[in-house]
Amino acid sequence: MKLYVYDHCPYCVKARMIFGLKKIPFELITLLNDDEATPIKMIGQKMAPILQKDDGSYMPESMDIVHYVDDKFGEPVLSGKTNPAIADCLKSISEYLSKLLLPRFAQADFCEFKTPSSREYFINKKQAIVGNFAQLLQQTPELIKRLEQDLAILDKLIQSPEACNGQLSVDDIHLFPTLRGISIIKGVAYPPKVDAYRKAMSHLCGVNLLDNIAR
Ligand SMILES: N[C@@H](CCC(=O)N[C@@H](CS)C(=O)NCC(=O)O)C(=O)O
Repeated sequence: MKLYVYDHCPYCVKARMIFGLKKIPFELITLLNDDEATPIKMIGQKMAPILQKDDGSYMPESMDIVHYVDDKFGEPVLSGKTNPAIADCLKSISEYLSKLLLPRFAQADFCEFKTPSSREYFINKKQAIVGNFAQLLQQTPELIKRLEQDLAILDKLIQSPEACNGQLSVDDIHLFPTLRGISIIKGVAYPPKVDAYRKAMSHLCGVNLLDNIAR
């Protein structure tokens, strides 16, 4: 199977995670961010992730890919219960996180930005949505303060470094991509359980953290 992604994309991380958690081999292909033709040809719109199944057909939508891979290949691993408090915490973080992430993603050395035009495409498209990146970067101190308050709430919810609710569940598929995005933000103080979780889950699912390119 082939999985088409953008490295910065949290939905793509969800799809990558299930392959890693189940140790299923797959080919990871990063699309250029300004390549509209390839995804449109595959699924009728410019969106990642896209799974190409072994029969050649294409499947969009991260959670459809996650459930397809979990259900069809070996024993399902996402069998644990979910905790609505995890979803509430992620909802709170999502209210401001793109303001911290998008200006940093735009500067990162991701494969989808290999050409100048692909990076420019991202910058133009995202600034039109969230506002000027330089101005957003100036808001970093207050946004990190808000983020650290939410991470303190999250810390109380995490039951194990290997599964946020004690047994792997869909909550892990939603939580880790957010923490992986946050890892590109320099200067975030992680509470101990959140830190242990993001590191252990990165190892388990085979998706790197971005601490080494944090800015
Ligand atoms: N509902 C979709 C959302 C996927 C999505 O929004 N992907 C973004 C990247 S994070 C995308 O491809 N946007 C088009 C673009 O970046 O031009 C899913 O869960 O897979």
